[in-house]
Amino acid sequence: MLTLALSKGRICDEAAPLLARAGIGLAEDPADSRRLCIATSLDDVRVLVLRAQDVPTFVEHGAADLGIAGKDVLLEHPGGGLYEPLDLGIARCRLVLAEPRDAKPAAPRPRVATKYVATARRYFAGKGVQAEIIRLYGSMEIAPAVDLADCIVDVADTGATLAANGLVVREEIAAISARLVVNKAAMKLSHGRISALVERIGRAAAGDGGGCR
Ligand code: PRT
Ligand code: MG
Repeated sequence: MLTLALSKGRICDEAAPLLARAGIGLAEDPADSRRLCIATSLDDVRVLVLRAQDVPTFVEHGAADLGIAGKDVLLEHPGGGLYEPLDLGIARCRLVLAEPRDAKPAAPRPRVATKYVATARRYFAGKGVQAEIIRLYGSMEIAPAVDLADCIVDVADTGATLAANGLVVREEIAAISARLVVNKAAMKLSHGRISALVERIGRAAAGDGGGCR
């Protein structure tokens, strides 16, 4: 049995049709089901439905053989325990540094609200700026307005959420899309089965027109 980890919401919404084109149909819609382990149209493939941030952890520890996770989540995940054979081109967005439209010149030690703590730290260190990173779990966009932070590091798609909260993009840190990740040991042990699956998913992703929405 091969186990594929993915998350509800955007990733599943966009991955499920792609997997179906690859011949891996989900037996149930994770959005409507309380079941966290879902059968597929392939007898030897099942799907785990996880929080997005947990997908790399399950795959790294071998609790899942494969997974689908946003590059933003993978950038935060420490260590190199995963193969990343495919950019699926879905769930695209941008990881950005954003600040209030009327921001004053950058503070010497900017306060940065983000759930992407490691990535934000690397980004500011790379610029030689000593930032104070404030970890949040959501609603980052409100932090500057209530003077919790000077700026935020977050993902944006249309930018509507930033705009609605008076923020503008100062810099794009990374282009983000969902990636297929594979456990390194599983890749060795079940090489034939996993590479066949990776190839099928890759073909379906390529036929997806690069994941345009
Ligand atoms: O929401 P939850 O806390 O349960 O978990 P999650 O946010 O990790 O999951 P989910 O489903 O929201 O996102 C899963 C993955 O989708 C992320 O890891 C990204 O790789 C990818 N993705 C693509 C996005 C977006 N687009 C996106 N727009 N993730 C989040 N957003 C947020 C954005 O930060 C903003 O708050 O959606 C909101 C709307 O964005 P705008 O710019 O279109 O207004
Ligand atoms: Mg979300």
